[in-house]
Amino acid sequence: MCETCGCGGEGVVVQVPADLLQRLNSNRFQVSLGAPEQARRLAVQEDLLARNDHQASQVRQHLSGQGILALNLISSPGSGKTTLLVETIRRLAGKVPVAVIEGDQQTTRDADRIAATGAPAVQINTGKGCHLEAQAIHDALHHMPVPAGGILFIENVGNLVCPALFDLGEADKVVILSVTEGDDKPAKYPHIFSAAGVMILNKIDLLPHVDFDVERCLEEARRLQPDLVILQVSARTGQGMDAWVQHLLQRREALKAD
Ligand SMILES: Nc1nc2c(ncn2[C@@H]2O[C@H](COP(=O)(O)OP(=O)(O)O)[C@@H](O)[C@H]2O)c(=O)[nH]1
Ligand SMILES: [Mg+2]
Repeated sequence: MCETCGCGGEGVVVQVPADLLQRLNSNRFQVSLGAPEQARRLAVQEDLLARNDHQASQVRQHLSGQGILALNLISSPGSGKTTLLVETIRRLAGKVPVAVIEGDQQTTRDADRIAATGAPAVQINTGKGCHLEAQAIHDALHHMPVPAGGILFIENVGNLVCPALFDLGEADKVVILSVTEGDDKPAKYPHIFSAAGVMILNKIDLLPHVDFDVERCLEEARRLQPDLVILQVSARTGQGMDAWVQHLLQRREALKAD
């Protein structure tokens, strides 16, 4: 259970395969959450989400008012978010001003990687927290104003679960899945794939070395979100990067026209 956002409360179902159930000593396998405690947790969680939504709508108003395209990048740790950002910034250099907010539990390593490209970056360390919240984005923007008409990338804490719940004021959530993680992830973590506007399938250079059924994976993702824009990319070799950059430029133009 995540103590920070209370995401383990309502709707948790414990499924035990029949053969395991037979072998289990039922005295040692009990999952219980008393009703008053459950109600208290739900109230705290609703309050937290309502406050976050309010803050996020202010951030969105501020950013879209200046024609800034804000994207919230969400994935498991290691899918290649920072590598993708470094390569994206290199390709956008001289075309669009870019700024990055980096979220991690500890260290400034990702912000340092971004800063090495010359783009402004701030790091938010969440400590025990498993996701970024809109208040932190608001505070970060005070430290790092983004030029009007620019692109703000927010690299969320590596986690496919909790970040799906928290609006950061972005125009789109971008979910990144790498082929080394398995093709079943959309089916297993449907909330983030349903909430995302874009899915990047990264590390496609590794496809010959892993068992990953691209068609099955993308079909399951599309079933969750029929309008999902899906891009297959290798941040390492550069394959698919032009289409991604093109998508960013078109999305930014569309935002300006709104
Ligand atoms: N083969 C391959 N490796 C990649 C690719 N993108 C990132 N990586 C590697 O994946 C690892 C994690 O990348 P990183 O950008 O730190 O992931 P993050 O935790 O999502 O930010 C690093 O060793 C990268 O070099 C890719 O397209 N292909
Ligand atoms: Mg990273």
